[in-house]
Amino acid sequence: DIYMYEYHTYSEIQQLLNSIETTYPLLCKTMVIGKSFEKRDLRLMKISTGKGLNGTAKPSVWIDGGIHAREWIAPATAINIIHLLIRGYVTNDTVVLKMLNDFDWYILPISNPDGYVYTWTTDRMWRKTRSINGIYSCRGVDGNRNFDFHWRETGTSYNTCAGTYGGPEAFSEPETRAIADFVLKNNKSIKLFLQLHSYGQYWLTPWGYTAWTVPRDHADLLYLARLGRNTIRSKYTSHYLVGTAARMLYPASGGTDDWVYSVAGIKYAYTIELRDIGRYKFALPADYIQPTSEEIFEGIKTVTKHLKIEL
Ligand code: 0X9
Ligand code: ZN
Repeated sequence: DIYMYEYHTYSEIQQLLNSIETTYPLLCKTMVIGKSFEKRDLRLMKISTGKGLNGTAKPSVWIDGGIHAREWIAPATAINIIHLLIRGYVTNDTVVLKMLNDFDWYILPISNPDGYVYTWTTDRMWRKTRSINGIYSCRGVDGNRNFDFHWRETGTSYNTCAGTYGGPEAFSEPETRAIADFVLKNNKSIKLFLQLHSYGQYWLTPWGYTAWTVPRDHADLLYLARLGRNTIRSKYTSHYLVGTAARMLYPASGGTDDWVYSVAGIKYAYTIELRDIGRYKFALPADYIQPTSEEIFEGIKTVTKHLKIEL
């Protein structure tokens, strides 16, 4: 499994998703939910053991990574979550079988393929998409400032050269549009939405756009996040801080989490900032991939177990 504990290029990850689908055709299905600005596939892995008992679709979990290109640990962790779900299924792990029995899983390891490729070829610290903003302007939009909820109000820039440029309009990017369309199409079934970022070790809740108010489900959102965080802390001694994104970090609007919570109506919408807490920052060495993935997977186990009780 050494392959799982290295960083991989965009095309290696696409090949990996395809070969997983070929190896486990009854369990895994890849779906292209859209194309990037430079026409790369947004390839999502659906993991499902089939319909629920009464023949209806199961509740589902969404996980995505890499909306910020340089945060390499996010796609790596997303791929490992796929890997750990499949390994648990193959080895008949009771807890994983229950996770698969209770939920369908939609995992999009790379939400910003153009940016990801650019971090491999040209600029390791690139954050945004690679869309063209005009001949005299800098390229790219911050995908996590491009969602249509309090768009371009706080913690975002009007300057195309800024890392937090919100775009010419909400959903100007094909990548954010594709995610939003898929989520809206499936918002009845998606019960948990996790977006992976780095770094800092936070399990963040809405709101991101303001620190002045909290959403209606604030207490429930904190409760479930703390359960996940406590599991991580007890098994791995890594500390993740729980709180609203605006209060723990800074107010920033147009984020995926706020839109998913308020517009798509998915109650449990979280942003997880993975390791580390500032030693290596975005350039986290590959030996951290395994522990980071495993601790997040343990957190997800706890969260889905409790979510199931609530449903
Ligand atoms: O600023 C961001 O987009 C995220 N932090 S990062 O360092 N990975 O860029 C935090 C986003 C939290 N959610 C919202 N502000 N809505
Ligand atoms: Zn990020």
